[in-house]
Amino acid sequence: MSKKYTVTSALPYANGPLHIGHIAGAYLPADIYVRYRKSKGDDVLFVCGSDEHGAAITLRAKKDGVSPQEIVDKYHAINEKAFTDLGIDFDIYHRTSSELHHETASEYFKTLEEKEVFTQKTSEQFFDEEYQQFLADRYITGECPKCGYEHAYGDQCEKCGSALSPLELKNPTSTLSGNTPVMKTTSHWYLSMQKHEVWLKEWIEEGMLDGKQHHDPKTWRSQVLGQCKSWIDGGLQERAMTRDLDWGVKVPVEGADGKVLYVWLDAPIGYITATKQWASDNGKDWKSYWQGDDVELIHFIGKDNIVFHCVIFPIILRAHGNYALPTNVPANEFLNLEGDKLSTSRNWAIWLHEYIEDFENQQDVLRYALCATAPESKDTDFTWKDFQTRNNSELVGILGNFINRVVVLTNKYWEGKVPEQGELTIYDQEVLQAIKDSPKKIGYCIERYKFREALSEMMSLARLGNKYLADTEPWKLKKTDEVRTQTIINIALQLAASLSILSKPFLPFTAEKLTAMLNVSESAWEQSAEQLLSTNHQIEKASLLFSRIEDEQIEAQLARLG
Ligand code: B3M
Ligand code: ZN
Repeated sequence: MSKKYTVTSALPYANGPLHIGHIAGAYLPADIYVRYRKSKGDDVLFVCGSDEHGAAITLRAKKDGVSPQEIVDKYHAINEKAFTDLGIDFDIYHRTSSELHHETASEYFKTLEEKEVFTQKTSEQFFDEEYQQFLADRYITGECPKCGYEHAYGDQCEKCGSALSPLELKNPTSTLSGNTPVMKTTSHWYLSMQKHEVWLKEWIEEGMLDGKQHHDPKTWRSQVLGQCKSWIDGGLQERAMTRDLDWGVKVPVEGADGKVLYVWLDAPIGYITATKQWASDNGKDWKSYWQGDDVELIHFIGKDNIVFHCVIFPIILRAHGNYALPTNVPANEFLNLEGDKLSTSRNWAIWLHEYIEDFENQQDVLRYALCATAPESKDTDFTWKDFQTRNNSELVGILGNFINRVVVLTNKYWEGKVPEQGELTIYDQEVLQAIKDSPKKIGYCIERYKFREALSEMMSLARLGNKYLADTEPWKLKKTDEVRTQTIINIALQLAASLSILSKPFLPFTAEKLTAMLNVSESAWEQSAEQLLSTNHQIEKASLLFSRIEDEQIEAQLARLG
């Protein structure tokens, strides 16, 4: 059987719109990876969807005075559209509130329960007497024991970043009633993670599983390995896999009324549900994307999701049996904005749907800027000024300029017909060699999840094309040396044709325009190494791929922040 690539992007909570931090973290890199794999002809499936359970949703619903279902319906639609508009091309964008998902997660839980993966235990937890409800961690606020911040949440202090448990908070308050909660006994299903420590450690640190090499840990990002190691070395503990909440996947066991699956148990199973739905819509076998030795499972996420995808979900997959474990989890660090952390509450963000409105048909500019500054190994900063410079000097100045020149000249001198190639100089040969080498070089970077480097390799080829024309000046040469001029334009056109393939993972809208302009049919990745255009092939008239972004546009965006 041939290898299958199952690629997932973190399921965004359907409790608000998406901003550029989300995109840079988990969606754009995945989309680039998938587009590249598809262009190579690999069997790859790209799944995502809305995470519609958990306190993130119920809290938002309460704030807005509507039902959780209304919240998730609203944001599921908004986010799905925003992804489509930006060209994030999932094979399916599913939802965890769907019936199929409830069934899938429920079955999954039952299997784990039958295999005695959980232990049921009672403990005392905070309870709001007025609301007659146990309080999820997020529903409790109080004073942070580490830094004294007065509005820390039961699971985390947003001021100092410490992970907390609600019992550690001083002066705990229920966010429902504002009262001091009382302690009450409740029972839950716990996953004893410590039981899985031995294989997990070997798998993370050496990439070994059941005595076989599962993956090469050197291909994992160091910050991902670092976080996992510090979790494992800190000692794994048991973690409750159920919650007292009325919104979520019901615990499918008798006597578990009022209990639902922990959102971090149900959400990753959402990847499986999405696969099932896609498979049934497309006449495929979902299992072949999740089970078997030839599955490459790759999770694209932000760094705050690392332990869930590298520790908890793998434990759950393996405990269930028959499932492939991830071969890589290329988590990104955070993207800041104008030197400050992105923040929804302070409106310190660039919202995707607003960008799409303000910068019509300029989706690729955002894709370009976000990929070029992607936080692959450390937090990075997005600034509007940098965005403008990248557009004006790189996309307009290099890529756009090169394409425009060569297409205009071909139309001007030879009525849009590709001229003949004559004798080659060393310079010509160097350019042809660069065309030959590029798909391998760029592919090498993408396969190692180095998307910034891959983008920069692609731009190097465009830069070379631009320089080649500037150096050889075919528009001047035309008067004195027709044969030489034809050769130069032929080569420049070959380079442009290669770029129509190589730019596609990064700049899909531009690649499509370029493909149409050169009147070529879509080709596979490796073909970009070849000279794709035959003599006399007819191309179309030039149209602009990019346009300048003016200072006023940038100032207007800056004024809107905060
Ligand atoms: N819903 C995203 C977040 O933490 C979370 C990801 C789930 S992936 C299974 O913001
Ligand atoms: Zn704190």
